[in-house]
Amino acid sequence: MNRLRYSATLLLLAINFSMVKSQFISGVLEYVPAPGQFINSGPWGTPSSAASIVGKADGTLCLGSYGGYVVFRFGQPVENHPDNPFGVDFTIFGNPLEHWSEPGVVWVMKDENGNGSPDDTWYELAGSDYHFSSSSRNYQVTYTNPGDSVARDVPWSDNEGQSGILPANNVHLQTYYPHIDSFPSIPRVEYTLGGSSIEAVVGIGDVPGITSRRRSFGYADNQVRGSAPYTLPDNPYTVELENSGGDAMDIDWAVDSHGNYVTLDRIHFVKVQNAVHSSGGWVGELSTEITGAVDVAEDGSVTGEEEVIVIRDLPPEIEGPAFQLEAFVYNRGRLQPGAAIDWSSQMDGTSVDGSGLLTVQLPGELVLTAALAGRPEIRCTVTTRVRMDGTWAGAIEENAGDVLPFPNPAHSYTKIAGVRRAAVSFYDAAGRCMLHLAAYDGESPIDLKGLPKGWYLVTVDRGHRLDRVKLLKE
Ligand SMILES: [Ca+2]
Ligand SMILES: [Ca+2]
Ligand SMILES: [Ca+2]
Ligand SMILES: [Ca+2]
Repeated sequence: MNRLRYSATLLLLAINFSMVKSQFISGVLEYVPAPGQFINSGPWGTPSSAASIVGKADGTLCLGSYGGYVVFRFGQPVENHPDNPFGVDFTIFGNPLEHWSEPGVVWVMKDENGNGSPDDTWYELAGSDYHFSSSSRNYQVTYTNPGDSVARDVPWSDNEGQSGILPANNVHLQTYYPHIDSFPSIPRVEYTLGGSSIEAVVGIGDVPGITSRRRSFGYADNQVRGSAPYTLPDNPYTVELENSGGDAMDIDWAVDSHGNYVTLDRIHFVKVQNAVHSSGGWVGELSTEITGAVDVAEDGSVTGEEEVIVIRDLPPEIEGPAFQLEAFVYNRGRLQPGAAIDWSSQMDGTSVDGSGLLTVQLPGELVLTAALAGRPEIRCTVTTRVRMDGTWAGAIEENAGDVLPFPNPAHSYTKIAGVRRAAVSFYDAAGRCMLHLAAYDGESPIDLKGLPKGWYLVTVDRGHRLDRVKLLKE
């Protein structure tokens, strides 16, 4: 009898051991949403929504607007195992559509002091957009409680001097600011959320309705789900959806606060934070959703492409004749700073120099392809429309809003207050780019001593908006 019971126990142990390979989230440790249209109502925005992502892949959890986050864990640590397919260690599932991504940035933590609590160091998983100049590692937004039990616009301000509202709509009628009954730890008057931000690429594309373009790799709520078994992940370095789909994550993408890669053999905790502060027009704010996460199973027999090129998305229209491109090569998701890129275009007279500065001679539709030198099958293509009418010297001063060079007219220098990490270019009356600053901060003087006297068109590209203003050098 004892012997029989012993065998049964062994059998159960064997079953449990195989179950470890398909472990889902075992617990949610913290859920701090930003305000949003799905917050304070089921099934997406309550404490029970957080519990819904435990133990399965089809839960319903919304992080609200920018900065909202969730911290969860698995029953066993997630191993950074060399035999994991494509190096991928776990997969996060969301509810994206083919043309609708709401990217969340992912952080991992190892329980270094072994106390079972997430009180150690968070490391960001540096995804495909990490090195774009439009990305920030310290972007903070403060949300103010509009103080009502029904939907009201939620005012916000950020640490870059901007402010606005998260608008209430007439579909979701409850208050969008986290309610005290469900979220007692969130301050009643206002609270600040932050971390890393990336640029959302929202637009009216060639498909009906509004779109939010999918990021290349490394973000939650970004790629649609595939098919079971969920322990066999998508290859994050191909555009195609493979295996389980969802958003495959590699612990080897982890970087410290200085952006240096770190090597972790395993992790115990995961944090997902809405990385975009963006509106999708009538569909409301972009908000990362999570439906579950699963540990990847080791399988050394699975292989696939591991190199990828990413290009920062171009605006729908650029002003010729020069534009600063940003392109990066990754191998297994780690940046390859020395990798050479071959650029090509269907448009005559187009060239890209070693720093990524695009020069065009003609207006019109531009198709630009970056290929990895020596491996032309590894490529990325972007499109835009080039405008080069040369008429700006007449009266263009569009979108000039709060972007004002001062002094203007200028003699030896000017400043453009209130902007950060902006790409600033000075074009002369012939349309030539005479001065280019890749990452300008508004407080520093721009030396104009090298420029001839005359009128200049100054373009100020802050990623999410492009301003043009005339400046006279005397
Ligand atoms: Ca790995
Ligand atoms: Ca700990
Ligand atoms: Ca893929
Ligand atoms: Ca979503």
